[in-house]
Amino acid sequence: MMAGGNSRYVRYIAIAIFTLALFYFVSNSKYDAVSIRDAIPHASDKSPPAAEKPKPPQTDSKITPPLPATDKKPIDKPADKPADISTTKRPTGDAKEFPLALSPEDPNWDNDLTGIAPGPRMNATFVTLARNSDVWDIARSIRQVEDRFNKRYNYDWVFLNDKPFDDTFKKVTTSLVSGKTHYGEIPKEHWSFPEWIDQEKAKKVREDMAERKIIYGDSISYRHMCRFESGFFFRQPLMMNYDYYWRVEPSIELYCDIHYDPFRLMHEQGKKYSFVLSLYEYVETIKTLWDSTKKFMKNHPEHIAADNSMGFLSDDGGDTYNRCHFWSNFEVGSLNWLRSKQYIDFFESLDQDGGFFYERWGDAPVHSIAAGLMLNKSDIHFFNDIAYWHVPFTHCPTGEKTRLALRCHCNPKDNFDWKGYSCTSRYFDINGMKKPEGFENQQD
Ligand SMILES: Nc1nc2c(ncn2[C@@H]2O[C@H](COP(=O)(O)OP(=O)(O)OP(=O)(O)O)[C@@H](O)[C@H]2O)c(=O)[nH]1
Ligand SMILES: [Mg+2]
Repeated sequence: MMAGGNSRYVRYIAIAIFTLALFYFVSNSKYDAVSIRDAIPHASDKSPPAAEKPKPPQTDSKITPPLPATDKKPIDKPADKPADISTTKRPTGDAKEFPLALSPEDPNWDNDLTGIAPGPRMNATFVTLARNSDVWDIARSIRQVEDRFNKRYNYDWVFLNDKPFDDTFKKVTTSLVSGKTHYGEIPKEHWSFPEWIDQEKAKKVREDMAERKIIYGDSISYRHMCRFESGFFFRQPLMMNYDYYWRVEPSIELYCDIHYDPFRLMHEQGKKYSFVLSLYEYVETIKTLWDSTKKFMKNHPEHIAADNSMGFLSDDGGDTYNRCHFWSNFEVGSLNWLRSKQYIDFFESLDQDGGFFYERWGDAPVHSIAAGLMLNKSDIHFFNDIAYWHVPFTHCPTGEKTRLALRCHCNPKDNFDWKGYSCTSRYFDINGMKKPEGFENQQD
């Protein structure tokens, strides 16, 4: 009896162990299924999963200053040659086989967000201008971009600095980026006063702005930064290898999953510039920017687009600037457009006028005026579905359905789009776009 009972228990235990083992196998094979799917090369996906991707050796390109400091017209040379770097070669899969799916209603909508994203990759990179001391703030930004998007796309990341990057900066950022990382030092000519600038006059301006407590008004480096972002980042040798860029600053947040490749949207829809936030510029910093712009428009009527966005920039047909601009700490854009003769002519004309130093012209109004006047309306894109924060403004997608589908964690009340100091409403109006449902409730 005892023996029979014991053998029954043994049988029960054996069955229990077998059942547990079965469970273990089934639940693990779920993960296997994911990795097996990842491991099967899609027609268009030759990349190994991100975790297994070998890290390239860091390319610490020293950039040969391409421009003599005394050159009056600093940029009328052919664009810089690309640096000799290997960019991450992407699956060149058929766009037809993996069509872009931009909304949850689309039958191809990528809901799972697992594994390396199938489909083609663009010739594109993230780009960040930063100091070594920005390392932990940019680390936060990179982590957000990777978690919400790039871990499945593995785009490269170019870092630029007016000083050499130190080892900590390179180690930390390379460990966080799933694509290749490249580090470039900006040549002096792109980060200094052009020789036609009157130093005394520029100094007086800084002292005056300091007294009037204008933000960054007394800063020389901030002015170099704005001039660099306006006229030089897109033609650093490391950037010459790419067609599209996505600018990322330290300490930003991304609040929603990104379910498709924004670079691909730009390419397939022929977009050249994009934004998530727009607002009015601080007037003290750009007093004569519009005068310079008008001079440029007069000298180069051939550069002005037929279907431009003057209505976004001016309320009186171009007489005065209403100070609306796209916020440039977030940008996804075409590098070829920035490298075009039109854009370079515009930048050079502004640079000659000296307002980067005699005032404190920002790269945001400079890019925005260029895009507003020299691109057609249809070339500019508003990414409603990229939720974003850079102190102190938030873009949180309007519409609960969108926010839930994208697994957003932003508070819709913080959305800046429809508030009084945003210019996004004006952008919708001049483009004849219907504002998203629920916008009326977010106006204050
Ligand atoms: N290498 C380098 N990068 C800089 C310098 N000043 C600013 N940057 C970078 O340029 C970008 C813009 O500078 P920020 O200080 O963020 O300017 P901002 O966004 O107008 O102001 P914040 O509200 O302080 O963010 C950031 O990516 C900075 O890391 C500098 O002197 N050297
Ligand atoms: Mg910033």
